[in-house]
Amino acid sequence: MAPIRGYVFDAYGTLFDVHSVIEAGRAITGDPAALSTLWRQKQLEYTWLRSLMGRYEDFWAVTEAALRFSLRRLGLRAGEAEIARLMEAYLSLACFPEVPAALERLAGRPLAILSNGSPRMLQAAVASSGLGARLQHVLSVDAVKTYKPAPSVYALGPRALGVPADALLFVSSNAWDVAGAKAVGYQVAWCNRTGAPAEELGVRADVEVSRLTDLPV
Ligand code: LAC
Repeated sequence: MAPIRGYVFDAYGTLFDVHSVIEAGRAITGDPAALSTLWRQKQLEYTWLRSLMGRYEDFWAVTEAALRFSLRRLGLRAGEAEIARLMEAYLSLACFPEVPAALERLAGRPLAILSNGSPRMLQAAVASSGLGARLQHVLSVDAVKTYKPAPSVYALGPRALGVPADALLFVSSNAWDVAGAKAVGYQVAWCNRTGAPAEELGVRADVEVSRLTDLPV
């Protein structure tokens, strides 16, 4: 691999553990994991569909729409207060336990988040997980009003850090996000915590790790 001059991290599922979103679902269903899985799948699907349609709405709106669909699809009853509580789980996420040590290990080079999250959602998660002091940039797709894996989103990283994509390591736990970043020339690490198969999208990560403390330096 070429020398790495900066790191660009995906947010949800990579730095931030969305487990608390599953916990919040316990109040309305005996199978919160099923709700959480469908909610996440629809959330991503809506980002891709809205990007193709040219009808951007921010990630907060997309996430709420995906939740409302998922509740109906699963036949679950939830009032407005319960929906608000589920949404608020996104504003108080914890990071995965190894994240502070992993970022500490990389300190000295610029570290950034590049995420679908809206600026408000990302600021809240950075604050609640205590990562603010370790990150130099928090970049949201909201700046270009479309979603990953649009090339214009990934271009935000090199622009903000002043480093070309091939000298940056993009880090994501989402295999499709790995493919999107690789397709536009980043060096890419896939944090594969669950032993998932790689996507068949014609590009592969340069390196695969199971924890962020194993990233190449
Ligand atoms: C993000 C989603 C893809 O943070 O996890 O951009």
